[in-house]
Amino acid sequence: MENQTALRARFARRLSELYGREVPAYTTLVDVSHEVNRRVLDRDGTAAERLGSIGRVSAERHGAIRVGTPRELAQVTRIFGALGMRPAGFYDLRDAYPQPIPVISTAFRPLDRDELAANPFRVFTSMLVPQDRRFFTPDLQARLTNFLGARQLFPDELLVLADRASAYGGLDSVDADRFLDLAAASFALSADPVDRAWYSALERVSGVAADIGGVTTTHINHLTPRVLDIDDLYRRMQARGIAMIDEIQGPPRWHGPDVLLRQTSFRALAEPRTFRNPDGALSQGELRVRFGEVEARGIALTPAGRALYDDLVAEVDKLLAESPGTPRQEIAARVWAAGLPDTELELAIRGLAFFTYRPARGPVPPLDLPTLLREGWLIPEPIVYEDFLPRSAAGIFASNLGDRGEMDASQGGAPRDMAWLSAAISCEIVTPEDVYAAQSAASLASFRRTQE
Ligand code: OOG
Ligand code: NI
Repeated sequence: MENQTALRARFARRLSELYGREVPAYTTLVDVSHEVNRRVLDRDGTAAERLGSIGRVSAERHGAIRVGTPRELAQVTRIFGALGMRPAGFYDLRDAYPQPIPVISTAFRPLDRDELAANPFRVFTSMLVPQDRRFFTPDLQARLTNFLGARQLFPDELLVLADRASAYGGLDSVDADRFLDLAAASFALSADPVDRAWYSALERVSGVAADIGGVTTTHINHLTPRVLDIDDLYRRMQARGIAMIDEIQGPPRWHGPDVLLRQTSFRALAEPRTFRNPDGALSQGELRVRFGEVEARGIALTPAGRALYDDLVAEVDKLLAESPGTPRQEIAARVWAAGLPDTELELAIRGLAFFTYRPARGPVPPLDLPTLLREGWLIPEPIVYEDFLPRSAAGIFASNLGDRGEMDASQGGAPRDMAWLSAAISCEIVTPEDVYAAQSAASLASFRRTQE
């Protein structure tokens, strides 16, 4: 019997091998990430592993996929559920800056700390919203609904095996192999011809709409390794002649603790695809939709910390608008130095970031948490941010789209929220901050019990 944790680790490796064969630049990115991680480990020793063991970080990947309907997303929920991955967080990218994208998203990932430590594989999963009139006319919506309703992304056998894995907590080795073969094949780039006229009609609205609704299959859009020094990685990729996007998304480089998530990517590469032309003839062409991304993870912020983060980002935007030409990184480092505590301890005392706590010495007196921290009774250990940032996600999407597409902002926008999406896929989507808060509270409870 292979349990769900083992299946997840194998699935992540399978996808990584698949994507490396399909997109060789991804392999370069993984190689450079490993080089950078080794250097940081040599330079910083155990401090390099403060936010995750080198074993975890080296194996760590997130993927991104895009689907068309709640029915498809519900099937994805079953497949990832078999791997112990649950939907966490809700991201609405339809009013995103710098460019609206006609999708809503969630991320499938393990929730427990032990499961994350064993293998943290996660997949950012987006779903098209054809009902949104700002992007799609009634006619285009109807054509999309027909097209999406007629396709089957995942074979029934895969879904049956997925449900079996969830019901029994794993699969025997024959079923496990079959499940992984079928699952990986569902995310491979298909050789099926692309209907050129239909793809182009959707591309006029958005390249993402075409990538989702213009083809009969789905595929990995990107697979992202984790790196311990993303600034170093960015320079090394550029030195190898790989064109990176202009900026690292998320928090700036600064002297304080890493928080949340920093990401960067390289431009999508042209891949050969077969097209069916309006006259029925097949021809060769290419599409640019799949790219490489890399990320560095930091400490999860509490809602108060997140509000402060959002204020700092707004402040950086404002100062940048006032002095165009100054590099964003320069302004951001200054704003952060002034606005955010620069030690883990101070972040913990002010309740801005999530930590677990352990007693430093002997029995702990019954004092409030900030006092216990200030007086050194408790030692905070950071909880890593395991989720995504909507603005960075929008930046990553946008950096890989050609033109903006047509949009009519005066139209109604089909309201969607986390509750709507949970109902649509018949599965509870958790709020990431609730998960971190519960982990933090559990560490305090366990230690308080031992004091009594
Ligand atoms: C997803 C883009 C967002 C991230 O890491 O923020 C994302 C996509 O391109 O499908 O992957
Ligand atoms: Ni990504």
